Amino acid sequence: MIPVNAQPFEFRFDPDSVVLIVIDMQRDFIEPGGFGETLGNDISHMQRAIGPTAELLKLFRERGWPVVHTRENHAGDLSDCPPAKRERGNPTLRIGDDGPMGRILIRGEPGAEIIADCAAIEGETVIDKPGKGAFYATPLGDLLAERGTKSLVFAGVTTEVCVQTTIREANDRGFECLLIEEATESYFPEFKAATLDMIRAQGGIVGWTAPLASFRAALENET
Ligand code: TIU
Repeated sequence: MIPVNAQPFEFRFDPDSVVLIVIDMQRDFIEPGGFGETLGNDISHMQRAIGPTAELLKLFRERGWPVVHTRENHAGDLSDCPPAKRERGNPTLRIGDDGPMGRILIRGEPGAEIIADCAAIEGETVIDKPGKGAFYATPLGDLLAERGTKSLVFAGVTTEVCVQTTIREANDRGFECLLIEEATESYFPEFKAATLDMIRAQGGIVGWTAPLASFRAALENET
């Protein structure tokens, strides 16, 4: 077992049953003209998560540990997009509309791709998901069960929407979840801070959080 200095207490994981889940590091959430910006958000906050997420990917790849990437997106005919999701609020463009990176949040369009710094490499799994949580209407649960996965390390965006939803889904399914603090971002710094607090409150009611340096140090101590 590898011990990581985490909050609210030490996170221990078996390197044979850990998976890194990188949530939705897509152009649509990070770059100008994408879904995140159409909703009225300041996308500049997202930049902070890129370097730490890329480093976390490197740490897993160097050890040959499995990586799963997710992408929030929809079919071109919007058959997997509930009208309630598309019609919500007053965005400048809606899901499926034409934007500068292709149709907003549509599978296969440039905007729905993962940014180059965090792109999947050969052998890594990419899960397309229609919801905020990565377990809803996807093969993720079966895939993790087949591998005998017990522990999940999380990165990605946004902290309080798709990352938190997925960690909650994972926690209910019996996984031990560690969120790497610098490898996630929100459009609202106060929501990121509150989400980290919520996850680790009450003795780790939903999971653990740790700085990237603590996770790196834990791996270096093993080798
Ligand atoms: N809007 C927002 O903060 N996030 C999302 O819509 N999706 C994800 O978090 N990926």
